[in-house]
Amino acid sequence: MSTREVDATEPAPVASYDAVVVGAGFAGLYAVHLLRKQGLRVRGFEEAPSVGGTWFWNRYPGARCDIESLDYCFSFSDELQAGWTWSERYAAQPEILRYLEYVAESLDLAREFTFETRVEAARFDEERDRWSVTTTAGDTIDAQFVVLAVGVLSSLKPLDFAGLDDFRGETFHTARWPAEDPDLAGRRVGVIGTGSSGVQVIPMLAERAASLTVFQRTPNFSVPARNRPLESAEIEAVKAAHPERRAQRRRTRSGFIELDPFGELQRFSAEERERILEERWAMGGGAQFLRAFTDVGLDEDSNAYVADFIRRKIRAVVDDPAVAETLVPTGYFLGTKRICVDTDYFETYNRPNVRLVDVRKDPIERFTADGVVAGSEHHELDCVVFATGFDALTGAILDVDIRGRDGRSLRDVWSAGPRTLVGLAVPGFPNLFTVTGPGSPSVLGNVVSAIEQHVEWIDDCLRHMRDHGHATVEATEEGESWWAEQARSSARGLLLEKAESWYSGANIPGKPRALLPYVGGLDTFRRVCDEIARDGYRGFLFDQAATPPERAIGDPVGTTRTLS
Ligand code: NA7
Repeated sequence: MSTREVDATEPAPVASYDAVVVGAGFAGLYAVHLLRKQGLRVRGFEEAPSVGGTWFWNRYPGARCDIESLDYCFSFSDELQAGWTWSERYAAQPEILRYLEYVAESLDLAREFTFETRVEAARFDEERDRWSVTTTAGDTIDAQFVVLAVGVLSSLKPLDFAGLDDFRGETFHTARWPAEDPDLAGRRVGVIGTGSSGVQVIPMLAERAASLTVFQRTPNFSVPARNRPLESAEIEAVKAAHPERRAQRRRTRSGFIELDPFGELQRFSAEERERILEERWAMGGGAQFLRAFTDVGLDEDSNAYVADFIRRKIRAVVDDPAVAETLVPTGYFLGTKRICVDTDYFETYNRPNVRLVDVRKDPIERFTADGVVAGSEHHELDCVVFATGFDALTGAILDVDIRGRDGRSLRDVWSAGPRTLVGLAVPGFPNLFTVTGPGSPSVLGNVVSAIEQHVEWIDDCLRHMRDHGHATVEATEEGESWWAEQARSSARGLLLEKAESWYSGANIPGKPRALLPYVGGLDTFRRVCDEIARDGYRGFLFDQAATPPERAIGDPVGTTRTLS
C-alpha cells in the first residue's frame, strides 16, 4: 500500500490513516461517510468483493428482510431517500444489495474501501497511542482509530457434524450462497435449520428440488409476511413526509414506525383478543404482531395466549396432524427466539415432495457419503443446505485478533462474556469502537436505525476529541460496570431473560450465556448515549495529558510511516 520505494532490509512500509473501518455493510458505509466528512483519512476493509455486508453474503433464494423496507434504509439523508424507491413491502436481498450499492455510489464510498481483504488482527501500540492493523493481503495499517462495523450475524456457527467430510454431495450455507444460483432441479435436497433463514429458503427449495428433507431441531414461531408490491401513492406519501418520519423513527423504541399497541392482553375479553390478533395476523409481519399487546414480553400467561394463537394457525394450515404437531413450537416463550416472517412456510409441508424430520426425536448422528443418518434412518441426499445460524454479536468481533493495553487479547477479556460501555467501547481498548456491539440494541428492532445512532455517536465523539485536542478515548471499568447493571436492570422481569437462542449465545456450544443486545429500547439507549456525551463523556477517559498536541485526532501523521 506504500507509494515509496524501500530498501528490502527496511521494515515494510505502513500505510497510515486516522481511522480504519472494518466492514462495508450499512454500518461500515455510514462510518466511512461520516468520518471522511469530518476530515479524517479513513480506510475501509471488506472481505467481500463489493459493498453490502450481510446483504452481500445472504443471497439464498427467498432471502428477505423482516423489517419493512420503507424503514429498513438510511434516514440521515433527504437526497438518498428521495432518489430511491422500494418496490416491495419487505425487500428481497437483491433489492437491498442494490440499495447499498446505490448508497455507496451516491456518496462515492467504494474508493475508500479495500475489498477482498479481511482484517485479521489489530494491536494497540501504547507508545504511540495508535493501532496497528494487519490484513489477509499482508498489509499493515497504522491508524489512530479502529471502527469494527463487522455485523451482528456475519460469523457463521461452526459446522460440527460428524462425517461431514465424507459427504460426496454438494453443501451450501445460506449465508455463503453461491453468486450463481445452483440448479437443484431433480435433486434430493436436505436443509438443516429452521430459523429465519430456513423458514425463508425452505419454500423456495421445495419448488425447485425433486425432494426436500427438512431437519428441524427447534420449531419456530412464524407470522406471514403478507408481502406485496408497494403502491406509488404510499411511496410518494412516505417521501413527502420524510423529515417527520425520520424524526419519528428516531423517537421509537424499535427504530421503525410502530403501530400503537392495544394495551395489556389481560384487560381484553376473549372475543376482543381474537379480533386484535386476527387483525394483526392479517396485516402480516412479526414485530408488529408481537407488539399488539404490551405485556407479551413480560407476562407468561399473555405470552402463552399469543403463542397459542400462532399454534392454532399452524394446525389450521398443515394437513397432516402429526406433521403439524412437530411444527408447533413448544418449550420456550414467544419472542425469546427471533420471530420469523414467512411466505408460505407452513403450507410448504403440505407438498408431496417435502418431508419433515424431527431431530429432537431423531438426532442427526452423522453424514455419510450419500446422505445423513438421523435416528436410525439414512436419508439419501444429493445436496445439503445449512441454515444453521451465526455466532451472533460477538463472533465477528472476536474473529479479529484484537490486542489492547498490555497486549491483552479481547478474546481473553471477553472469555466469561462480553463487557462494554453502551456496546460501543471496551475498557483497555482505546480508540476502538464496535458498531452494534454486545450491550447495544443492535438487532432488537430495526438495525439500520441502531446503526445510524451508533455511528453518529462515534462521529460526535471523534469531533469532540479533535475540538479538545484528545488523542485517545477509552471506556473506564466503572463505566462498563455501570452499563452492565443498566443492561441487567432493563432486562429484569422480561421473558427475554430466559432466551435460549442466539440472543443469549445459547446456540453456540461453550459460548458464555448472556443476553447480548441491550433490551431497554433504542429510544432509551439514544437518550443515555446523548447524556453521556453531554456530561463530558461520562464513563469514558480521555488521555489528553499523556498526549502531545501534535498527535491529537485528525492531525496528519504523514501518508507513509513505518512502525518502530
Ligand atoms: P438461527 O435463527 O440461529 O437458526 C439456526 C437454525 O439451525 C435453528 O433452527 C437451529 O436449531 C438449527 N441448528 C443449528 N445447529 C444445528 C445442529 N447442529 N443440528 C440441527 N439444527 C441446528 O439462524 P438463521 O440464519 O435462521 O437466522 C439468524 C438471524 O438472521 C435471524 O434471526 C434474522 O434476524 C436474520 P436450534 O434452534 O438451535 O435448535
